Amino acid sequence: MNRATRKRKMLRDGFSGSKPITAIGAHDAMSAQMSDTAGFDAIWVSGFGVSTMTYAIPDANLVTMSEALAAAVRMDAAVNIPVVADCDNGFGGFANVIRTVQEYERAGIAGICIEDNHFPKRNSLYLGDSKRELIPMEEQARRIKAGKNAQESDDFVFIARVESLIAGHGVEDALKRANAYLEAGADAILIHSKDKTLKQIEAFLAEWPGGAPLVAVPTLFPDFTVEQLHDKGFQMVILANQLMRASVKAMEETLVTLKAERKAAAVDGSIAPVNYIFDLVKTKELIALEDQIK
Ligand code: SPV
Ligand code: MG
Repeated sequence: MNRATRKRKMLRDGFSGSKPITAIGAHDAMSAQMSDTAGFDAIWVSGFGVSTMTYAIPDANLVTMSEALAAAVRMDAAVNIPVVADCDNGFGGFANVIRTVQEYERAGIAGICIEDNHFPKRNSLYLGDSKRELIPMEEQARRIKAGKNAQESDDFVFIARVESLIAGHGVEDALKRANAYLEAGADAILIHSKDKTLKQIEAFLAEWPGGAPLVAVPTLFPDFTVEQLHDKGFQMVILANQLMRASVKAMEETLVTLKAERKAAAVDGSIAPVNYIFDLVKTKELIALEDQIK
């Protein structure tokens, strides 16, 4: 079994398993590798994370498909667990969704997630934008169907993301869309929400007929554990941006100290030792290999 097939099988097995899949949002190869080492089940290639940490630009469809794919490929190379790539709205229209499926599948990524936000999208957590219209349901279903038809293998995973609750269209619209996307061939449904109380999600779950695994991103309902969300009906929980936010805070604190103290030793006690970094990328093993092959 090749690497891509093995990871896709792991992801599919996780979707039908008895335990939830916990995915960590990564923004680069090292954050992905560390998540794998820490024992998580999957990597979420966060569009928010890549926009912010690689390009320092807003998560608003400014990162192109090739840039996002390159980021996903770098992360995939660094891990043994499946990678699910956030593909925003498929980077454009109908034909862009098809090309996104083709390129990610050929690149060996385990699965992708495509949302029903119009191009150019806005990050779903951003509250300063009241204008949120979604791609009409029939059109999004048509795109999903075309994307699924474009797959070369059966095992590549397509997660359809429903933004109805984020856009204020309510539970009924979310259910209609989730069913339509499922009918169009989606392998799983990500139902996004920013409702802290989980009332809307619970109303959705009460009416959800099943038929595909559900995925949650609990950034704005952070008090629920993965197990609690699993008990409610989610099979995959994505902790999407905590590593990015941890990195930003650590870098900021380090910079403040360096600016004030003006010497390297001022931060030595609170940062990773250089040798630890060498270990993370297996420097010793590389040098041993160079010496070993005559
Ligand atoms: C991301 O991590 O880019 C996501 C999740 O899409 S969210 O930021 O909640 O939209
Ligand atoms: Mg995103």
